[in-house]
Amino acid sequence: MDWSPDKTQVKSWNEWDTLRHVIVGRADDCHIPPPEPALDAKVPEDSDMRGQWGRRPQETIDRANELLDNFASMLKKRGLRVDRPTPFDFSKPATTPDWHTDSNFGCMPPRDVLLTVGHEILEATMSYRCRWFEYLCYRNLMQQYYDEDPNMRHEAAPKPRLTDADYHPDYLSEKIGEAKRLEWAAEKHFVTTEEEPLFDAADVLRFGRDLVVQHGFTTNLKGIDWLRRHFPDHRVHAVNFPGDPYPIHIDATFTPIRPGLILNNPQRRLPQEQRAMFEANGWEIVDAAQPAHNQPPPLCYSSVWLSMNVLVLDPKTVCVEASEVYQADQLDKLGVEVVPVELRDAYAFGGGLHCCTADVYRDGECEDYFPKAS
Ligand code: DAV
Repeated sequence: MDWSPDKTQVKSWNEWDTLRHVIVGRADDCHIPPPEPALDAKVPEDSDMRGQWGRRPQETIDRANELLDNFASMLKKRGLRVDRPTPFDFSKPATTPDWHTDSNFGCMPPRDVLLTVGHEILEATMSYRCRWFEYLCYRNLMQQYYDEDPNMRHEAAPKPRLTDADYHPDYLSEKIGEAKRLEWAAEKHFVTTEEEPLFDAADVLRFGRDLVVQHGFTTNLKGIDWLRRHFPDHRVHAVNFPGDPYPIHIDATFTPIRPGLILNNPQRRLPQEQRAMFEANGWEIVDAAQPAHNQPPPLCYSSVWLSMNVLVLDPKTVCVEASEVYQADQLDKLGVEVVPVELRDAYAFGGGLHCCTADVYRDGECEDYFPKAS
C-alpha cells in the first residue's frame, strides 16, 4: 500500500529510498554524563569534556533545539511526517541492581537507539549506562505506531547487565595515546568485552536483505550474532574500520547514498578483504570529501567526520550540514541534489543529520542488492 500522511505505517528497508516519516531528536535537558567505563573510552584524550559533567548550558540547549526544530520544519514543508521524542528528567540518577550513575544522557540521537528493519522497530541494547533508559523517550511513539499500524513489530533487545565485566580495564586509563588506540582497533581489541550482546542501532546500515554492522566500542561480536539470529531472513556482515581510534557508530565512516554508491571515510577505509561483496556486485566505494572544519565544536563527542553524516531523503536528494561545503560539492558532482541544513551547533548533543533522525517509513521493498556471492 502507498504511503499516506493520515495513516501510520512503519517500514524502512534501506538508507536511501524516499523518506516519508521520520523521528527528529531533541536537545532538551541534555547532560554530559558522569564518568563511566564505556564513555570514558570514547571521549578523545585531548577533549574539553574530560573531567566535567552535568547539564549542558541552557543557551547551547536552546540553540541546538532551534536548529533541530528548523530541520523538522523543513522536512515537514517537503511533505514528510515528523515526530519528536518525549524527554524525561535526565538529571535523575540511573540505578539497576548492578550499577549506579548520577545522570542520564538525553534524547538527541534517536538513530543510536532505534533500528528500523522492514516493519519492525528494534530498541538497541546500548552499551553506556547513562543511556540505558533512553528508550523510554520513544515509548509514546512506539505505542502509537503499534496501535495504529497492525503490521508494526515493536521489539526490544535484551537489556544488558552492563557490569564491569562488560568493559576491558586497560581502556580505563586516562592516557592510552593514539598509536596504542590504533593498534588496539586494528587488533579488534575494543573497550567492550564479549560478556553479553551489546549493540547501538547506529552501528547498523540497512541495505535491503543485507545488514552491515560495525564491530567497535558500542557493538560487540555477540551483539552482531544476536542481530543475525534475530533477523534470520537477512545476511548480517560484521565490518571494521581500523583507522578509527574511537570506533563508535558506522555513520561518520561508511555512508550509502544510493544503490551502487557508498562514501567511505578516507582515514577509516574498509579493509580490502571486507570489500568483496560490494565489488562482486558492482558497488562503488569512494573516499568522502574532507570535512570543512579542523576541530569539532566545543563539548562534542564526535569527530569532524560528522561532515559525512548525511540524511538521504531519496536517491537523488541528500541533506548535508550547511557548513560542510566540500561534502556538498562532492555530492553535487556525484549528481545528487544537496539540501543544506544548519546543524553544527547541535553536534555536541550526539551527532549530525543521520544521528539526529530515525526512519519510520521509506518507500520501497526489501531487495537483494548483492545477489552475486562474493
Ligand atoms: O566520527 O566521531 C560519530 C558517530 C555519531 N553517531 C565519529 C563518529
